[in-house]
Amino acid sequence: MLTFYNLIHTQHAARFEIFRGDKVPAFEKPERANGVADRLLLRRHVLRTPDADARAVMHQVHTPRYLRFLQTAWQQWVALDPSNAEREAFPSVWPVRSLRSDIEPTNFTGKLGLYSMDNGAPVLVGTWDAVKGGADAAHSAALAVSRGDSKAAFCLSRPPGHHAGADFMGGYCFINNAAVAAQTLLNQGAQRVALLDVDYHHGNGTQSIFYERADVLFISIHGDPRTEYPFYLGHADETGEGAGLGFNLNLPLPAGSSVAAWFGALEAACTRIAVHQTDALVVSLGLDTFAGDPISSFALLADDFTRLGQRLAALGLPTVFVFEGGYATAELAVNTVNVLEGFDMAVSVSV
Ligand code: SP5
Ligand code: ZN
Repeated sequence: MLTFYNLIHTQHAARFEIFRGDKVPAFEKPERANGVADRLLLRRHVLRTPDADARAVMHQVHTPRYLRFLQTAWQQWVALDPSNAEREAFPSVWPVRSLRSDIEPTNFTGKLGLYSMDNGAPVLVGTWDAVKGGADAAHSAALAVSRGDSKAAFCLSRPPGHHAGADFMGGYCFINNAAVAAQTLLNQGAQRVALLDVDYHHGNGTQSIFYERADVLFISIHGDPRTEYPFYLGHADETGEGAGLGFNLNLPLPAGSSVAAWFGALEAACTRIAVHQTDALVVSLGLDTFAGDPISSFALLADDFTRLGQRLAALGLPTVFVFEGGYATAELAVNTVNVLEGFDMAVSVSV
């Protein structure tokens, strides 16, 4: 699998997150992507350095004021107090219902909360460079697939992206790399793109970016938001709005669902993609559906990830895989590469 690897992902490495009131070591850490890169090299896959600038595409899926804020957030944080250089910037106040989000506060704390959905995406000194590099990797992977360099490509970067909306970060995510990949495919001439999100958590950011658009069919298989993060989006009755009506499909499953139930949902997703007459596919590839994932509750095992890759290959579409969640670091590399090799295997058999 042709892989575009964002080498500078390591510049974003949160020290901790808040869990039940305690500071606990961050689940989303550099070792995740490092391990996948090591295994891809071991298995003789080609790793390329991203070679295209995603800036223009980032502006097609995120708002100007959000990008302006994120790019300078660290400088603003340190300007508040030089000793903040030793601290990570966590939001603490949010504009929930009845509070206004149309006026951007000048106060940094006010801005940080305005552009955050939760306290799960702290801003660090290297955050902007790392996430810009991730967008470049997603853009480069989509360009390679559009050009026909390869039937499929993998964007290997972190932090992940699918919880990030047009104007907010959260859930470890800042820039929506999968949305960047889908938008690039459209810019290069695709008429209809399907974006399938298989992360354990609903891709609320991606859904919201494309909710009123018919050119991107968004489908997500995830833990039921009534009990699972991100809680406030991902229900089955969310089917799109305006021009996008009918182009959003949520397939929530109860926490603890079986492998058979999960593949049943995958079949429904694949059927929907097949009838949609899609030109290209983007996969938000979260691996936190693994039975051993520390923050999730589905039951997939290593071989199931191979099967996932094979099933996606059977759709016969130019495909961009974008790395998302997955926190069982010891098994993450095997599970990720299994998906990619399952896909490669099935493509080479069919040609
Ligand atoms: C990209 C991605 O996978 N983001 C996930 C963000 C999840 N953040 C909230 C984690 C809540 C963890 N609940 C743990 C229950 C453990 N028993
Ligand atoms: Zn996840």
